[in-house]
Amino acid sequence: MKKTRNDFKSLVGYQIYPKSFKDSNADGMGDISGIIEKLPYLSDLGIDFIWLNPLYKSPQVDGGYDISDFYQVDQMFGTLDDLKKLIKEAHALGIKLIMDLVINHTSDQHPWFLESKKSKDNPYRDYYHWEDAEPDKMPNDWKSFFGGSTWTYDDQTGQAYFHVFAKEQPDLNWKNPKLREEIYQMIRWWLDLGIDGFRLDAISHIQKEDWSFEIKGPHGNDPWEPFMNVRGIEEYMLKIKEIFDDYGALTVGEASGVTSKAARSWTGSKGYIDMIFELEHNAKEENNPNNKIDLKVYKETIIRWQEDLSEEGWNALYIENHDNPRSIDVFGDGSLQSAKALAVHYMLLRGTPFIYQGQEIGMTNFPFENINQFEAPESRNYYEALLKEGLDPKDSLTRVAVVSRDNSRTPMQWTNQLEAGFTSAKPWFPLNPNYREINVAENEHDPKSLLSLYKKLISLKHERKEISEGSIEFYDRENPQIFSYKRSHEGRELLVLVNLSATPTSTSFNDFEGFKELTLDQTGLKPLSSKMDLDPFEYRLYER
Ligand code: TEU
Repeated sequence: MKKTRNDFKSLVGYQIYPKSFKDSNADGMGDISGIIEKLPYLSDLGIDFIWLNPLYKSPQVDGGYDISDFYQVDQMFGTLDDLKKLIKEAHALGIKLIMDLVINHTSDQHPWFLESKKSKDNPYRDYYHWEDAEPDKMPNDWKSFFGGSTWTYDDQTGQAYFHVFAKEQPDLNWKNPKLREEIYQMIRWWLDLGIDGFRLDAISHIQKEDWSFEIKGPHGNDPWEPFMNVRGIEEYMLKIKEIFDDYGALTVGEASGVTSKAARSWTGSKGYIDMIFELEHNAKEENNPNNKIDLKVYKETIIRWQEDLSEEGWNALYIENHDNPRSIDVFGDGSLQSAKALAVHYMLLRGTPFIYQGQEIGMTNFPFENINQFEAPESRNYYEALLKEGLDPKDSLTRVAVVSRDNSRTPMQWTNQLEAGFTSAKPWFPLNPNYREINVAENEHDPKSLLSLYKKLISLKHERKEISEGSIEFYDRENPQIFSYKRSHEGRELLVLVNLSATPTSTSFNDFEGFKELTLDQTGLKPLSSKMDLDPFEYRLYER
């Protein structure tokens, strides 16, 4: 079966962080059977496919992105049979399922690495990157994404191994054909099992520069340049693509460092994957300790990606995921109105929107009070670094709290009952105390809720070719508060107008005749005219 490249253009994805979605067996931890229980909810929401964060066997140093067995489901989530059941039941509801594919690195507890560590001549030594080093002299000065060096010294063999993430996540050596073959087989094994595709984790890092590559400091090149979309990666990606094509797999790449121009060849008609998550839009206001988005940079980034992929290539659209704090606090002002404006402005762009669990009900950041509450390794590292810089513990905590990805990993808020209906035991991570007001049950009964708005936006995406296939044209490009764009397809037009800020603003139109308003959930019409005044976080939709 060869895939047709148009398949995914009208789809909407939903991302599940399994630990925190729904606990079915009262151990405080979300699991696969919990996801099965909630399939009717997802079907009612109207999404087309689920992306599951890693469920593989893992010591959980990095939320499951440290895999110790690619072929097993971690027992905390259930069994492989549970997963097969999930695939079957999702398919029965017309929902596809894609899984995280983590092939840049493994856990340091993976049997390959345990072997690799044993000696320099172990047959698995070359599955990873090992280089001569001394305890205080590493092969180069490259920096890990999670803080510190990319190298960890090993006493036993007098060499260091390479890792772009935590030291418990050694990078695989893609130059080794045997390793590559093992990975290709594993990909086929999962597709044979019946999953519909993959979200390719950190895929742009699998190829590295020569170890002699020099990082030129904060104003020279990017500190991560030596492992971002480095030449030579094409060969590996083309081979992976061949497998995907054999199965008609649905694929989305997390590929930081792939520029908007390069993304055309990654995702276009001859590309390796269907669509790509850009990571550039997450830039924050400089020197703003509250971690607020820089709207100007954000808008420029989104417009550039939309335009660069307007003819060739495809965007995966998102405002939240398991790696970032909650959008309502980063982009919004914490109000429901801001969450709604955010939903409207991104769901109707050109691309495939992803909704992260809890985003559809407006879940917020967690009120951290203590550094021991953090799970994410880089949050703890960052805290230590701030203390070292001389910041006091209280301020350090505040700084870590606003940026930590743990904010989005708190349990899903289903009801206002005990533990928000997530579990009947003690949850693995405390619930955000605001579950009494913010939860699915409250949202479900209210036609003006955020959830109801998401349902409408998803239906629009399915029904309107302007949104799924249409071209896009941006207006008032210079005003960072305004998100104003037109989607057009075969003579039909849809105009989206959003004030993405907490202050009133206005914008003007030359060509406004003939548009009529399409209301989402607002009260009162506001005809399109040459000058439009918009309240904080106001949104409007017009068709012609
Ligand atoms: O994140 C990877 C990731 O964010 C980097 O690829 C990115 O390039 C870098 O942070 C610079 O912006 C993925 C997962 O989403 C994350 O949860 C994992 O911790 C990580 O990979 C390691 O597997």
